[in-house]
Amino acid sequence: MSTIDFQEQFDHKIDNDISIEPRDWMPDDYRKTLIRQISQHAHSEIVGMLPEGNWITRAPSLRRKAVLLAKVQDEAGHGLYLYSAAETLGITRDQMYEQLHTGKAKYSSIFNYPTLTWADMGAIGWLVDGAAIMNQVPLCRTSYGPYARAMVRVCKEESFHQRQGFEVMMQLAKGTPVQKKMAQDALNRWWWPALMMFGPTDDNSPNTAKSMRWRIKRFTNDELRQKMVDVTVEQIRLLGLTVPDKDIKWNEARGHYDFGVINWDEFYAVISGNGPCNKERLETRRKAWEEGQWVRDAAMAHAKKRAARKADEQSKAA
Ligand code: FAQ
Repeated sequence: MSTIDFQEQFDHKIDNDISIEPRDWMPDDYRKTLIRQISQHAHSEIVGMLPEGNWITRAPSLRRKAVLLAKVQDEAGHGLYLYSAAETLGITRDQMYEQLHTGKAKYSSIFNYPTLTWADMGAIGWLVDGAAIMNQVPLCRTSYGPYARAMVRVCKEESFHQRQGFEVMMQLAKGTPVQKKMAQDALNRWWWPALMMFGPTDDNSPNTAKSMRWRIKRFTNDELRQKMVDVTVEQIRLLGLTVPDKDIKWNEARGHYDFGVINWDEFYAVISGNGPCNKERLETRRKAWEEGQWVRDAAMAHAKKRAARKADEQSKAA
């Protein structure tokens, strides 16, 4: 088949919502875009363990500790499914780690903010996992099969995370005045960074048009951000807290909330390595990689020993 036939077949699949699978022909740029997005997504899950991991030893009860521990472990699992999905596109896990550790690869801006109080565990579950679900539910129908399938399980787990975060916020918001203040303070600090998670505005998003054409993305960054605002403002009111945006206002004509201007200078500073915790996050990941060398060596030595034993048994049996 000529490249034109392959391209036609690929376009036919995209236009008819037939998933693209690892052995299928695909345009180079489609492959590149997917490797970029899926590996960034995987890195986000792994780096995303750090801000919450910070609170496991300080959770206020055994129940909260067990829940937080399970949530952080889930995020590790998400990272692993996603690295596996990216590997089907021809990049190795070592290459992806290398890109993360050298600062070449991005990961979500949100994980470069510090977790200062216990209420931040509520705000992260509610807002960060909430934004992740808003973005990832449509990704269950993304055009690349292994990514779409990984997202199904990820979304089920994220929705538990979101509910546990909301429950933490609810308890604090209905608690003592000090607890309520803590909840409001966490909301104030996480609100804007959570809205930034959806990426730049559509007119500044170099990847949106092609990702929409290839049905990698089903909604634009601004569409998802608006959905997030519409859903969350109601939840903030239910909690009895205040939306940290003086410009928030229901717009009857649009059928959506209008909201204030996002600080895009802050966003671009964070994604180019200059957020409050970028250096700390990367150093922690690099250190974990270096300190895990003996585990990888031992696993490789064990695998080699098993393979040698198996080969020996097979040659004796023959
Ligand atoms: N942070 O042209 P676009 C989670 C970059 S998972 C950093 O609009 P695109 C679970 C973008 O990469 C959170 N960089 O790009 C959890 C591009 O740079 P490049 C992660 C960002 O790909 C919860 C440039 O800006 N979720 O939270 C960000 O079409 C709790 C131009 O942007 C995903 O990764 C950002 N926020 O749209 C874990 C979902 N936004 O590569 C632990 C999958 C944009 O050209 C605890 N990803 N950039 O140098 C996506 O849906 C998309 O990749 C977007 C960006 C929407 C993030």
